[in-house]
Amino acid sequence: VAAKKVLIVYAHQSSGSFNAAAKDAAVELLTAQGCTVEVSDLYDMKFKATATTEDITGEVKNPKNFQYALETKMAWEEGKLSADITEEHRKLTEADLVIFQFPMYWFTVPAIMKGWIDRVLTKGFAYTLEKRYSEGLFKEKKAMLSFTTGSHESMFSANGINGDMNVTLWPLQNGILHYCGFQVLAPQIFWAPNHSPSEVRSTMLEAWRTRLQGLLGETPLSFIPSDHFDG
Ligand code: FMN
Repeated sequence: VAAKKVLIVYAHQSSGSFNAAAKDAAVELLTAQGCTVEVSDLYDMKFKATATTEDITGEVKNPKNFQYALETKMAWEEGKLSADITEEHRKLTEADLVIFQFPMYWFTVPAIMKGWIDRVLTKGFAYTLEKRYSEGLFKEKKAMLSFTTGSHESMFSANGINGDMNVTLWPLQNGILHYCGFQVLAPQIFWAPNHSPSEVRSTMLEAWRTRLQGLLGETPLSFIPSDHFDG
């Protein structure tokens, strides 16, 4: 197997967090397998979360009715996107696998990571109306979510107070990752690390370390409805 490149898009404020430990384990074990691993540490980078006209250098085409997707697509074609977006595009282009590591906030990713998604998955670069889902531009790449929760697993079951986690993850896994063509690997969910004794936290981290050793060989999830209707 040729050496793989991995991008970890990481959102946590503290290097002492469980998320930091999960990210560090991924860097360590993937590097040990010969992968080249890059980390976009979003809080450390003070990554801009808002999609604005400042993401384009120079004049925008239509300041009176600014349309973000249209304007950034044209700016990407003309090499006029801001440097921070261009740098993330470079990392994404090189990556064979992208891991999103984050604490779940309000059933989704933290705002800073949503900002990365809004700004980096530029129209034209990450998707077009013709090239999405199983025909998506990133169909040769894999991606996955790795995250912590405050909730226990039973609370995210079909009969739990939060409902089924698969439903919660549909917008992220299908609407964003699979939309751009990524082959999506099963999520790595660390249930309630802050409400668990240290032995349980160690066991969760150990299970992640074990999984990381075979991660590149895993079969992706299938998204029957959109693959079906897309064709
Ligand atoms: N936990 C959940 O299980 N579901 C949520 O929707 C959720 N929303 C949150 C929103 C905010 C703004 C914050 C600060 C926390 C939320 N939590 C939620 C709890 C965090 O997911 C939890 O504290 C975190 O995963 C713990 O990981 P850490 O120790 O690495 O910080």
